[in-house]
Amino acid sequence: MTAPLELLRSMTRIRMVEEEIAKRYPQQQMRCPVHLSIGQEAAAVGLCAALQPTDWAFSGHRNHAHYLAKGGNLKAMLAEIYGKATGCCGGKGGSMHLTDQAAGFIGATPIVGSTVPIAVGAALTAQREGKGRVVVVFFGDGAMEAGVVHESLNFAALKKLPILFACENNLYSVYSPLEVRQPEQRSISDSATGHGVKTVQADGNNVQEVYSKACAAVHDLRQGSGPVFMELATYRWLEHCGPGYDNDIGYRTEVEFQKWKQRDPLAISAQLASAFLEPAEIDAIRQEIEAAFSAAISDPFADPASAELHVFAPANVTGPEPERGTREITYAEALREAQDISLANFDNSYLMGLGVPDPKGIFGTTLGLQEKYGEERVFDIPLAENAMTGVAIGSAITGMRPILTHQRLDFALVSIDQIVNQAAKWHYMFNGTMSVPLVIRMIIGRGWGQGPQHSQSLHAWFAHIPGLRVVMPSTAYDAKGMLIAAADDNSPVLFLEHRWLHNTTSIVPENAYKVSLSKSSIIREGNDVTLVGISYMTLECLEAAKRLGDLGIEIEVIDLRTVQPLDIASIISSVEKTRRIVVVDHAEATCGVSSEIISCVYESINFCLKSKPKRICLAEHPLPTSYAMARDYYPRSDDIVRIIAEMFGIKLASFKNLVSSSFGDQPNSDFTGPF
Ligand SMILES: Cc1ncc(C[n+]2csc(CCOP(=O)(O)OP(=O)(O)O)c2C)c(N)n1
Ligand SMILES: [Mg+2]
Repeated sequence: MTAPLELLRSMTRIRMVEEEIAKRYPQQQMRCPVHLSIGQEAAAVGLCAALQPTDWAFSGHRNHAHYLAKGGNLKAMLAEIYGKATGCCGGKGGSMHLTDQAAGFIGATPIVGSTVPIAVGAALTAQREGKGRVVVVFFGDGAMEAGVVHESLNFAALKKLPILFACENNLYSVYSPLEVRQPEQRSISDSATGHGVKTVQADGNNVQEVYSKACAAVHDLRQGSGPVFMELATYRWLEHCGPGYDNDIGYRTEVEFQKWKQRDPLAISAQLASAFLEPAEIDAIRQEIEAAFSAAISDPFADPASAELHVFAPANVTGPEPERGTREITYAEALREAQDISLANFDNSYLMGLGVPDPKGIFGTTLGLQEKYGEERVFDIPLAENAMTGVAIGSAITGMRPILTHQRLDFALVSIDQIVNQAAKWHYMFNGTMSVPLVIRMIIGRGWGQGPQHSQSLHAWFAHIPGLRVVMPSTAYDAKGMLIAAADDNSPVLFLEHRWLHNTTSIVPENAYKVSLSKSSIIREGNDVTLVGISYMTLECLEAAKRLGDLGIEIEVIDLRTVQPLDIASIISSVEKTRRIVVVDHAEATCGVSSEIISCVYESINFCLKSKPKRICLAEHPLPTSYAMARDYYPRSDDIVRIIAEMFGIKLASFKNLVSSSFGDQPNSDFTGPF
C-alpha cells in the first residue's frame, strides 16, 4: 500500500517540476512544445502508485506527470526538454517523447491515440510472458474520437489483454469542448463498454479514489480477467501547450476554471488524508528540482553529427549463400518455408494478418502454419489494420518478432500513421534504446480487375521515409532468403510481393539461408544497356533482354531487389560499362524509384551517356478495372524491346505480343481468376 503522504509527496513534486518549467519557459531555452499537467496530477500518481516498476506505461503529448509518477528520471527528462545529449532521448525526442525503460515508462508519442495500440501490443507481450506484468496507457478525451483507439479496445477485449486504458477526461481537446466533439447522450465510458471492456469511473482529482480503484483494476488485470478502462474526470489549469493561463481567450470561462481550481488534487489529498508535507520535505524536493535544472542547463548538446545515428537498428549479418541444389518450388512456397523457419528459429516470432490461417492461407503462403505452431503464434486479426500495426510495433519494442501480412498493399494504407510515424521512427526518436523488429508483408495486385484500389505499388512512398527498409524480391530463391533475413532484422522491413510472382518457380535450397536486404543482383550480363527491373518487371526485362540479344544488343539486367537501401553503387558500376540506363517499374514515373535511380546515376558519373536515360513505368492515372482499359496499362517486354531498339536506331513496329492471354490481365493461362 502506498501511504497517502507518499501520494501527496509525488503529486507535489510533479506540480513543482511543472511550475518550474512554466516559470523558466519564457527564457526560450526549452525550445520544444510542452503540455503541462498542472491540475491533473492525481490521475497519474494514483494510477502509477498501483503499479510495480516492472509494469509498463505509455503516454501521449501530455506525459510529464505520467513519466515522473512511474519513476522516470527527472534529470533525464529535463535534459531532454532542454535538448541535451544527457536527455532520455539524447535530444531527439523532446518533451513529447519521453522514455525511461528502467522505470517501466516505455514511451510517449504525440500523435493523438497513436500510442494506444502500441501499448496494447506491449500487453500482448506481457500476456505471452505470463509473469503477471500489466500495461497502462494514458490518453485524453480527444483520443476517444480516434478510430485506432476503438480498434485497440476491441482487440484488447478479444484477447483479454492485461492493459489498463486510462482516459484523462479534462473536457477539452485544445480549444474544443467535449460537446462539439462527442454526442451528449453517450459518455466516454459507454464507448469502452460497447467494446466489451470493463469500465470504471473515478474522480480524477482525488488521488485516494484513483489509487484504490486502480489497485482493484490492476489486481484483476494480473488475474487475467481482461482489460479495464478508467475514465478519470479532471481539468488542466494552464493553456493546452505552453506555460500560460488562457482562460481569457474565450474558449472556456474563468468561472469554470475557478470551480475546478477549488478542486485542486493536492488540496483534496491533503484534506482527505489530513496529511501535509513538512517544510523540510518541500525544501528537499525544491533542491532536487533546482539541481536537475542546473544540470540540464549546463549539460552539453549532442554532437550535431549524431543526428544521423539510429535511423536503422544494427543489421544482422547474412551468411554465405548455400549450395543451390536442384529443388524447384514456387515463390509462394518459398515464402511459406521462410516463415516456417522463422517461427521455428525464434520462439518470440509470430505471424498475423487477415486470412493468415484461412483455408487459402494468403495465396498458399501461410498454409499449415497455424496447425504447426498453434493459434497463439499464427492468427487471424480483426479488420483493423491501423491498430494491428500498432500492436505489432508494441510487441516488437517489448521483445517479440511479428510478421504482419496484408493481402493487398492498398489495405496497409489505413495504417500509414503506424508505419510512418511510429514503426519508422521509434528506434530513432528514442535514440536507439529500442528497436522494431517487424516485417510487414504487402502484396501488390495486378490483373483480373484489381482496379484502382487493389493494385498500387507504393514502394517509392515507403522508401521516402527514413527508418523503413523496403525490399521487393522477384525470384523464389530471393523471396525465401530475404524473408528469413527480414524476420531476423531489427528494423521494420516492408516486404513487397507482386501477386504475379507467387506462382513463378526457381531453385530453392531446403535449408535456412539469408539473402542481403541491401544488395541488387546482376541476373544477366551485357555491355550495351543497363536495364534495371523492379519486382515483377524484372521478368519482363529478362524476356526483353533475350529478344534484344537476337537483335545484337547485349543487355545487362539488374534485379533491384531492395529499394531502401538502394544499391546504387552496383547500378553505377554497370552504367560505367554500358553507358546506357533504362529502368522498368510497375509504378508511376513521377517522383518514383525509377526517377531516383536515374538522378543518383547522373549525380555520380562524370561521363556522358550514349543515349538519354529512360523510365518505363505506368501511365499517370489509376488502374481502371475493365480489362479493356487496363490492357495497355502495364509495360511489357514488347515495350522494353521497342524502346531500347530505338536507342540503337532500330525502328520496330509498335506491337504487343500477348504471349498467353489475349486479355493481358493474367500472367499465364494456368493462373486463372479470381486472384
Ligand atoms: C492525430 C492528431 N491530430 C491532431 C493533433 C494535434 N493535437 C495535439 S494534442 C490535441 C488535443 C488532444 O486532446 P486530448 O486527447 O483530450 O488530450 P489533452 O490535450 O486534453 O490532454 C490535438 C488535437 C495530434 N497531435 N494528433
Ligand atoms: Mg482533453
